[in-house]
Amino acid sequence: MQEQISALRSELKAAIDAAADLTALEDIRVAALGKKGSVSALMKGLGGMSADERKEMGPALNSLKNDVTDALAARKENLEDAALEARLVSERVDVTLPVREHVSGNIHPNSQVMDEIAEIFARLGFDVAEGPDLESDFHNFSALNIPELHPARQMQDTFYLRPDENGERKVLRTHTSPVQIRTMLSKEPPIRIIAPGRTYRSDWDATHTPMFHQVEGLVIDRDTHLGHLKGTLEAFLKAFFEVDHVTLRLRPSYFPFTEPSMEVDVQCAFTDTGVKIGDGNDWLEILGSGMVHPNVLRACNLDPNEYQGFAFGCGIDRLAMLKYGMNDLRSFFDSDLRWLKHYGFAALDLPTIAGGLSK
Ligand code: 2NM
Repeated sequence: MQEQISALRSELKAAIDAAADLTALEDIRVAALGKKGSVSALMKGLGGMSADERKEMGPALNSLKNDVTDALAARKENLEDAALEARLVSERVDVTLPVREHVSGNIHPNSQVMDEIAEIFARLGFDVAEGPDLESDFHNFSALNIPELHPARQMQDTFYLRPDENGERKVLRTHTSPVQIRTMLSKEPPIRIIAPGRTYRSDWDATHTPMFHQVEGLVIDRDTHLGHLKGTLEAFLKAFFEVDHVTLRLRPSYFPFTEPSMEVDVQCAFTDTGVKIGDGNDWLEILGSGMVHPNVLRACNLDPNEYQGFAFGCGIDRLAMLKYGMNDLRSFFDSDLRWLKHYGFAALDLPTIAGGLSK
């Protein structure tokens, strides 16, 4: 019996060392340690032995089983190392190779439109202001005169984070207005800024994506009035749509953060090739705006008896769709190279007023 065991040990060790790959090794494992394997067969014999025989053969068989198990594990590691080594050699990348010359990127229509808007407002004396995407409840809601139970605060519209250790719940900003709040809190008037950037609302269809882009504007001074608002928006829309004149219609509306509030429509014509901005028999709703609410000024430590101003906001994605003729907002974020090639802009053609914004 002892001889049989040592013969099997040598035989199995030789087979294990000779196994060419992991499949062959697994076959050996099954043939030795599997239910019907050679080692298992010897172990089954223990049941029919006398107590003395069992005392001798039990430990001997256990040691055979352990030796075979160890040899299998060692060979397995060897084969795996060799396989990895072979892969590393065959998949080697030569990082010194030159980059492919014919690959070129395009500017996304959203980036193009943001550059165009920044250029137009820079001419009018506006700075570009930015702020964090993750906002406090104060900057995104309370300071904007949006009360605790306002529908905009509901879960189905707003993305909330889990409360932190102090119980504070951050939100993904639902508009870029918190940037205006931060600006009023940190700068002395006169203030003239636009705040372009990403905004988030829980919505998804042909005209809504959970992340979208907004630009908002803010002017605060001692005697800024509605006439300034209308003149600014007229100048902006003429420059943006690259037309000589626009007709605006200011419709009374409601926002918590402005009083009075108005929706701004621009006169247009719907044609076979898209919308023509400027003249026509139709109106296109394009902006929201108003005079900054006294409560918002107070929340930013500004005295409403001393300062006043206007604000406005609109969707950048929507402006891009109107100007460049895309009809499904979701395609903006598909990263489809064919779409980007078709609707994208050349990387080095920065929009300028003098050069024509969109060429
Ligand atoms: C809009 C429409 C009307 C707005 C107001 C403010 C602030 F901070 F000054 F109060 N920021 N943005 C505003 C006003 C935004 O978007 C449709």
